[in-house]
Amino acid sequence: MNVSILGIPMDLGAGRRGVDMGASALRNAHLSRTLRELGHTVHDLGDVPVAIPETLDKHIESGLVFLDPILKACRTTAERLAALPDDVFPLTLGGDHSVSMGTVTGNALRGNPAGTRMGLIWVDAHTDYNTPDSSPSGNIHGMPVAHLTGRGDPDLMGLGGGWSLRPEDIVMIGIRSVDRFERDLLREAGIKAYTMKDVDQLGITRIVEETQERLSDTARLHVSFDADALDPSVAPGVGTPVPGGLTYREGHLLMELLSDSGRVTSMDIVEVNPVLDVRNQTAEVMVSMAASLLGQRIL
Ligand code: B3U
Ligand code: MN
Ligand code: MN
Repeated sequence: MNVSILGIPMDLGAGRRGVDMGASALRNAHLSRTLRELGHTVHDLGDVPVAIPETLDKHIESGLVFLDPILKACRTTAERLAALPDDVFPLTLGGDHSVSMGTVTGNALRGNPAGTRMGLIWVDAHTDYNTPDSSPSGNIHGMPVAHLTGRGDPDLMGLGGGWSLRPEDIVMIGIRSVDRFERDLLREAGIKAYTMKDVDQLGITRIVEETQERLSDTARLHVSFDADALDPSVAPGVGTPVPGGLTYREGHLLMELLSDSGRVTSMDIVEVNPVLDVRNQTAEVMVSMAASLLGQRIL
């Protein structure tokens, strides 16, 4: 496969600094080499330009922190991805999770300016379904899924032109932290979310079977993997760690089974924060997750 790597060194959407260095940490953990060893052709397209907070006034616009520079970086990200050839597998590196408004949109618009019907598998401790009104923090990394489904700020919602994601085409896995008003919005939208209780009870195998069934009508599948979905003992380098996450093997099994499906066409790795990490452990684990999704097997 042709894999194109694109970094988005963004920390404007998060409450803590340092996640802008995530893309660099993932490259440092031998991402390209690992994927080449699996037989892929890998092109690193470099980074999308993103403003750094020191050059900006921190202002909150109708409940959104750093709206304008985030919007700009997401727009550039979406344009870069939409312009790639159809047979490329884009692997995008955050940055905080606000970047996924750009990545998901760009991947849906690739080869089709009107937008392709896309399934989204959101692997995360959080549901990231806040709107500017429901958000307790104003941090945009807690809001990308709401905006992708056409809720929230008009500019962020409008990234895809007329395209938006259908709530029934979203499956979330690993969930264990949802805000009060965010819960109501999720229920209202009818988004399928597998909490850690579901992971314990059903297991990853059954969850992947149900996910495939649910998303069988979509033309493409995008996996957005927030490092905080994993247990903090496995992935300590994240800004908002929540206990009780996916084990190392649950993470890998999830990636291996999605890989077996042969349906995944793009992936994000987000929220790796090297400032909070232990010897780049989180970046290394996330590189191994990408390798599992892209075909690495034990035997
Ligand atoms: N739900 C909280 C916290 C949060 C969301 N995503 C992350 N943290 N990484 C919020 O601010 O919306
Ligand atoms: Mn997230
Ligand atoms: Mn998260």
